Amino acid sequence: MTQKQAPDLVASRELFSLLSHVGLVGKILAQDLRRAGLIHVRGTTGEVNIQGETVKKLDEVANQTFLKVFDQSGLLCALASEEMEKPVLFPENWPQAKYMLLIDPLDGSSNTDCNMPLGAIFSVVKPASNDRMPTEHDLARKGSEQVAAGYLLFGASTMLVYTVGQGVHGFTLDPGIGEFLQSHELVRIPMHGKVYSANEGNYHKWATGARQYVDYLKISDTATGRPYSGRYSGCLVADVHRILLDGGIYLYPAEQKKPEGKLRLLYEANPLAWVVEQAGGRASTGIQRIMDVEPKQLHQRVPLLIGSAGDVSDAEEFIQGKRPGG
Ligand code: AFP
Repeated sequence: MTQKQAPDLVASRELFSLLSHVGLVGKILAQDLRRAGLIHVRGTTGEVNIQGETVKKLDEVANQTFLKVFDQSGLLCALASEEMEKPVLFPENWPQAKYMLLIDPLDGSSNTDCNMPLGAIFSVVKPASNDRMPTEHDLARKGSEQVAAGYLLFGASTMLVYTVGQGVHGFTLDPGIGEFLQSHELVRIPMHGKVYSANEGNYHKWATGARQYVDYLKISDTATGRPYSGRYSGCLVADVHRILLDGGIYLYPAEQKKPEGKLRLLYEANPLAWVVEQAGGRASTGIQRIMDVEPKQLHQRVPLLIGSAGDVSDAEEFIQGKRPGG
């Protein structure tokens, strides 16, 4: 990825360097994932992480790769990860380092051992004030305060997709030259799509509105392009990437016993919300714009509806009981 290919990064050499370091993580992980079955990185570490999930060896490999690549970069004063209870602080880089990075180092962990798509998600924020070294609390910021966000997609090809607030751009890794080359410029998401992405195994745990919305999507109606097709990969990044290009909606809604849903606000919802909004889409809790949610703690969860603006608005109306019964 050259700076010429990233006109929106001309203003900030540091931000360009930070995204190039994310690209380096992408190249290293793509190499490991392509050989995963040969280099003994399948299976679990036996540990349970702060999310209460069994840690996959590849979760650990991905987390360590981000830490190693950014440790020596001098670009960060703090790094928080979905895999780590506490963030890593870099006081040695303070105050010249302007950025703090939040990551989901490997998204879709249930796919690691069966060669299904995987991703990594990143969000970049700046310290609230410049007069003191940031603390853990300074990392919990509203999505609207991000200065960069995006993801790595490890699918048939490896991609880096990001925004710094001037639209959404995509780069594809050319393994032949080991470089990310621009493949998608100023991506725009259609107002409505033809697919919905949800774990319907949870259907009976969902609140009424979410159930009614998915029922509505299955009813045949040519005028509104229904029924929509179900597409769920187990990897949020892969499902959102499809929706970013073709339209549609991904939903992991509130459940009666888990009103906060499953997905992590700071590591998953905020960065993907900004990418999708920058492409003309929307991201909501069902009640509120994701990017306006005031974070209370680092590993906070949030219900997520994300995708085409028209589809997310429809889903919100059902969830808010404004369209009873479909
Ligand atoms: P992991 O990365 O912990 O596997 O979670 C994946 C994820 O956050 C997202 O990528 C998936 O869409 C969703 O959770 C899968 O959750 P279910 O297994 O409950 O459907």
